[in-house]
Amino acid sequence: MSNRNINEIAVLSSPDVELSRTFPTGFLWGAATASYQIEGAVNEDGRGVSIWDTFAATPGKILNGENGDVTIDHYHRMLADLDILSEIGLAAYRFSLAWPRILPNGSGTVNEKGLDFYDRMVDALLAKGIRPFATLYHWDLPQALQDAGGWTNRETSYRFADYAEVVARRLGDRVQDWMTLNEPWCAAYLGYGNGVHAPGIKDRQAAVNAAHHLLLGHGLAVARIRESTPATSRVGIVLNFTPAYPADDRPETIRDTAFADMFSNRWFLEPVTRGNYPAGFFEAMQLTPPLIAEGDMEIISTPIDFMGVNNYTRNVVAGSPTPVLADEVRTVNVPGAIYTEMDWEVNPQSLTDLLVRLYAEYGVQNLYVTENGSAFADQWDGGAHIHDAQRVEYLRDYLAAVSDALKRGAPLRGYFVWSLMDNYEWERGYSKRFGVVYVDYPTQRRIIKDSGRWYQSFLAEYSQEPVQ
Ligand code: GCO
Repeated sequence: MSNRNINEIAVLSSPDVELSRTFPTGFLWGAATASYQIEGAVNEDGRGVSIWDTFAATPGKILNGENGDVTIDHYHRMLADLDILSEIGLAAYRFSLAWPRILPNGSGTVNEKGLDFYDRMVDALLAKGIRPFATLYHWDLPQALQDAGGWTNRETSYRFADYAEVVARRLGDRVQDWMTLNEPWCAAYLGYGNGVHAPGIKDRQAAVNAAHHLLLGHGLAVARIRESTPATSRVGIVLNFTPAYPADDRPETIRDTAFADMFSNRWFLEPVTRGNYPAGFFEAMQLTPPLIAEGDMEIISTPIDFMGVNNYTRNVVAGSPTPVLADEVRTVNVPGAIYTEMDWEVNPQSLTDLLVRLYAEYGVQNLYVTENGSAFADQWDGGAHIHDAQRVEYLRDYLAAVSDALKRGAPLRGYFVWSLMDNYEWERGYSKRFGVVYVDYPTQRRIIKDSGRWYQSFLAEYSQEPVQ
């Protein structure tokens, strides 16, 4: 009898063989991270200042005043961290590049040492047979561009396209899967609307204007990446979605649920897929539409090769007796539901519904779940294991939901768990752990959690046929 305790046996020998075999050959299994959340080394090798460096240094913005100056020191531990991908058996790795490492002032002179870091990473991934998925923008805008207005300045869209071209020219011979933006909704609304994220501006009209320039930058970058890489390259965008469900059937609840869907999901989805903002959206926000130049919407809706879907939870909407703004709809908790440390309801069915909707209603032809995961209060006793049974259950249930979406016809090509390792959770600092790998921050020791071991055993059962 092994010395594993019953919890470990349950985790590692669960009946997930059946689940793993519901996924088609060639389905891509991965994990995701982001530059500012894991790299550290913010003043190293020529990196310029990002808006997150500035924001995290601003008193009162981040829990416990924590910043990403060191975080999990991935900049110095990258090769060992990539070994963990191999140990778990992952076929793909979604990472983001730090714009300020490559163009410290946002434009102009390229910092070759910055590009060299990602060059080494891509070569190491390919040597391990791991497919790199590169996100060009995961929120760390060069401060120099913010000083000129950031995403509220239309010029930033063009600087982003220039940056995309620089990276594509260097890595495009080896990276085939590109994502322009990660969650522009967060960059726009949290960054410029309610100020919870960098650059910390509280101006809802600015958020709407910034959203347009993020979308424009996406469209411009798609063209530049395609011009700078082989025809086999695939380019997409990563959007975050929070499906909205009515708590009851009162008319005001139905009205407010539609508002929540416009605000959380359709605001970015419809420009990218249909070339227009949702009808009535700006009225529901009581804001002026952004300045849309001739041709903008055509650029924004440039056909993409895939859509990345980030989803963690859903919203349940309770109607307000008096009309509300689309971004002030009231949501309620569900009695008896499980909630993560982020106070996000665990609701796998809503991911199934979302994936089917993106295909059935919006005609998206290739989908990846580019982020899905959970924060729970992991405890480490200093030993070789971290028993995160709730995260194992979350992962198993959400993979079953993804399998259900496949059965219902969703053109899903892969799944990336958020996140590979515990990391800097933005305004929450290091208080929330999402990794399937635990990081002991004082020592930087990495320990694969039971959830990482479960993922490993799940993948071992799944035939990792190479994806053509
Ligand atoms: C996001 C970001 C990630 C977060 C994760 C947990 O989706 O907000 O892409 O950087 O850390 O989602 O909040």
